[in-house]
Amino acid sequence: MSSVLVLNGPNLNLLGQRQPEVYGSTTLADIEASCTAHASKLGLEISFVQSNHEGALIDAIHAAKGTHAALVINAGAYTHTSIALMDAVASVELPMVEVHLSNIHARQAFRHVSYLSKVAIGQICGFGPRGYLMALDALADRLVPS
Ligand code: CA2
Repeated sequence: MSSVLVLNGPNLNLLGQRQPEVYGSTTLADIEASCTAHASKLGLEISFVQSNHEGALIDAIHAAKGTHAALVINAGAYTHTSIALMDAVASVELPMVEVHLSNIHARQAFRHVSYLSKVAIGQICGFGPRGYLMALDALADRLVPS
């Protein structure tokens, strides 16, 4: 069975606990539980990593090579700054879907730039936690034999 690694970046561990008016009341644990249930229905294995540290995220991407068939990444604010994360994704040559809870294109100008989108097969933003499930659907179309 194909395995997908879902990576979440800085501050996403605070989901549901702070600023619910911006990011909603769903916690990261809630998102991981709904991803696990959805992946099971799709016939995918799934693992999760959250880190507030850029190097730890890069290490997790490197470790995914040979272990996972695809990546789902919400890199938080590193999306808009990290050439290193972009290079890490490019280096492992795994299909990656970029997810954001909010519509980054409707927010401040500095959020309109995504280095990760340059190495993503696609970007899903603005649909809240459902975006993670949409990313799994997109990957299942590629990874799960029909
Ligand atoms: O919309 C998204 O998913 C973002 O990746 C979230 C990032 C933001 O920097 C990106 O521009 C868009 C921020 C995540 C911070 O999450 C928090 C959750 C609760 C309280 C404070 C921050």
